[in-house]
Amino acid sequence: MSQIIEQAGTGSRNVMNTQCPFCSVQCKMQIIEERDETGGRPSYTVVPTPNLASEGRLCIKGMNAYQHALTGERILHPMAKRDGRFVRISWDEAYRMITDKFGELRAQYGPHSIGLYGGGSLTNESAYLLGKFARVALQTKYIDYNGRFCMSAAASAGVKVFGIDRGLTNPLSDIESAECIILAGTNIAECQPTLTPYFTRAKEKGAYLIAIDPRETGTTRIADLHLRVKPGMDATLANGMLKVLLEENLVDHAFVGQRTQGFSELKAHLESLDLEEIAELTGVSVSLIRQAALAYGKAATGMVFTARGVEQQTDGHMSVRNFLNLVLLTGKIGKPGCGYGAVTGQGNGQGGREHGQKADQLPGYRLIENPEDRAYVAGVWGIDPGELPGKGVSAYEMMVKVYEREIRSLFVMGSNPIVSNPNADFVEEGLKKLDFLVVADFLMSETALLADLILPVSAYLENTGTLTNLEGRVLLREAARSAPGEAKHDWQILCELADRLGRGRHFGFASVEDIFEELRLASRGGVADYYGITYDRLRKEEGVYWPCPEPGHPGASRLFESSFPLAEGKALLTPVENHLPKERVNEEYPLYLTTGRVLTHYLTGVQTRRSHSLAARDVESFMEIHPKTAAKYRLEDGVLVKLESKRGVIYVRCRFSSEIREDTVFVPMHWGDTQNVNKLTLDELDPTCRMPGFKVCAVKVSPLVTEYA
Ligand SMILES: Nc1nc2c(c(=O)[nH]1)N[C@H]1C(S)=C(S)[C@@H](COP(=O)(O)OP(=O)(O)OC[C@H]3O[C@@H](n4cnc5c(=O)[nH]c(N)nc54)[C@H](O)[C@@H]3O)O[C@H]1N2
Ligand SMILES: Nc1nc2c(c(=O)[nH]1)N[C@H]1C(S)=C(S)[C@@H](COP(=O)(O)OP(=O)(O)OC[C@H]3O[C@@H](n4cnc5c(=O)[nH]c(N)nc54)[C@H](O)[C@@H]3O)O[C@H]1N2
Ligand code: SF4
Ligand SMILES: [Mo]
Repeated sequence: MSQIIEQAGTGSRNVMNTQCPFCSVQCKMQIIEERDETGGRPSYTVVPTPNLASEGRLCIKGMNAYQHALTGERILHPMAKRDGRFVRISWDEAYRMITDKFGELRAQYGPHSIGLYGGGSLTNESAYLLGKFARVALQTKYIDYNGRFCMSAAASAGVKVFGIDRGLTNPLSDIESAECIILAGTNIAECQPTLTPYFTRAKEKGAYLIAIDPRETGTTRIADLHLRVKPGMDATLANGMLKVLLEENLVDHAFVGQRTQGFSELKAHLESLDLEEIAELTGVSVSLIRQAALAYGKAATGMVFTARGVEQQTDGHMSVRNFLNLVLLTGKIGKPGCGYGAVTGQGNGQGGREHGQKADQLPGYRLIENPEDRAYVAGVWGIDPGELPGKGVSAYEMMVKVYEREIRSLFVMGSNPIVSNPNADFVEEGLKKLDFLVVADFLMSETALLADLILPVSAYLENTGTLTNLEGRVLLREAARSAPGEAKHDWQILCELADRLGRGRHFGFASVEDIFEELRLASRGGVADYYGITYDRLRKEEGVYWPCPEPGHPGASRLFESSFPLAEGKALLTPVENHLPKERVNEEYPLYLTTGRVLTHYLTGVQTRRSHSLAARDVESFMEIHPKTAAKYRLEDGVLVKLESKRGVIYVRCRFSSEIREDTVFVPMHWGDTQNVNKLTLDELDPTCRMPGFKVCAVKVSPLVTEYA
């Protein structure tokens, strides 16, 4: 909690101990607010706090994260839209609007006419409660969250291949002892910047770093080898590397025999593939594929990391599985310096996907379609298992149901779907058709602007709760100040609303810790078992890894040391086909567009665009393009260009990069409206995990203003 130290005659000093709200590293920090005796504007100093993940580092976003939380633009009271304008209303009126509207819709169209849409920034307690609220208070099957766009490919692959989805299979400290590191579609240097020293230290000890990315980034610049893959061709590239490992006899046969199944099918599949064809398809030469495979295969230890470049694809699930084939074939897992990491994105991207805000999930990574799981959780919740709805659909598929008016009301907590969903114009059209859109946020997002009702919530500085970082380490973040105006905590809103909906007896929590106590029970015996974790322990131990089944259990930092939680303890090898992107370039749309992030902004930019220090560094979006390609389309560096796909058009500034592939352009995702790159992206989904293919579509580009003929 914060410490206010009054200094006689010299104003006051308020020390706030907190955690950065942005990415999955969850760096700890202190924000010091100082006021002088004149009562003028306070000044702020941010001091990183030593901690196990960031080792006391902060990146530029953390250093400035106080700015958006303390901005004068915070939403301070509930607001309803009347005649196209937002007017201030009381909480009582807001709750009445919701119960009236939900009541009408349920009576007319049934419980599934209401959908809930959560996010990976919510604390474990709020995410858990949102899932419970959907199933117990509203009895709707339609709930999903923004993590569908983030971790679903890696999560589903981890479950299938290893039996567990936990971002990193090893503690971060293992990275330094890896002799070869593959960074596939992950830009750690700009997206988890405080982790970069783990990799540079590995390099100092002689590790060989391989980066796979169609463009140059802060991460490819620290790599020894950069494979500039064609967007969407990672599964095929991994096939090439696997084939080399097989041909060069770099397979760990003892490991494969004892700890995996499926080798003969994989071997037969790899033998049928042609390396020259793979080189042609991926845009990476046979000699570079060999160089990468040999470096990884011959190293005594090694780690593979994937992130959204590999995962946000229409074959994201299988692409990740092919990288896991690399890990398993060489036996590089379950030992110091050997493992895999799906680099989690959001602050609570890990915990947010464990406790029930997914369409098919119950707390503790249990499954809503599994009778035993239903019975167990219903028992904890004090309801009949028959009352629990079945599974719903994924985030984008909910947007389709919104468009088709099967879902008539959407309750959004912790996301800005209009900017973060693919095919954004379609999503916006759908949201405009809703009978009742409710958005709980602390800042005005593009989605909140469309809402019928906005509920003001507390920000990270004000809300106590647990978050699980990318290592699977559960951390307690305590409130450091009280919420401004009439803002309430997410979990508090859910409890109060449940009460108004007549389901209060299932939501009678006296504190947020009380919710965690129930979460412990609900997750007990599940895959993501939090039973052994308590607030007391978290205060004393600076975080505990899950699974942690008993209070005395130390928590599991390195997984799979002796077996995998699958049949016979064996992990699964699977043949993966060479897959082409769903949308190919053609005469009309001749360039590939890929999307992603820059260092200074976070996701849809609602928060970082409100920080003067961050916004000043990147005030608008841009399109990265190779100068040779730009010349073809008569584009100059720095001019505004029009970028079009079959689905929409945006206007961004042209930025030259001589290191991006010549057939590809890149646009970041942090801006809305006419710079919302998701107006261009396509809505094809991965068949297994329902991840959209955010990382490839076909576009054309032209100067905004054409020259005289
Ligand atoms: N600064 C910053 N940090 C963040 C975030 C942020 O918005 N800003 N968001 C957080 C969240 S939620 C997430 S999910 C993570 C995301 O972290 P990352 O996944 O590392 O970030 P991205 O920029 O989306 O994608 C990574 C890289 O994939 C490359 N790429 C594009 N297409 C392909 C492809 O087909 N194959 C391969 N191999 N690579 C490709 C891109 O050029 C990019 O450099 O970052 C977290 N941290
Ligand atoms: N083209 C393209 N699109 C992408 C991606 C990509 O790489 N390319 N990446 C995808 C990925 S990985 C992700 S994670 C999604 C993210 O997409 P979004 O979910 O839209 O992400 P945010 O911008 O974080 O939106 C979160 C909103 O919640 C609010 N918020 C923050 N904390 C809280 C809280 O504690 N409670 C409540 N109630 N509100 C809060 C913020 O103010 C903000 O308005 O975007 C996806 N979309
Ligand atoms: S954005 Fe991530 S790396 Fe940067 S300070 Fe915040 S938690 Fe740490
Ligand atoms: Mo994400």
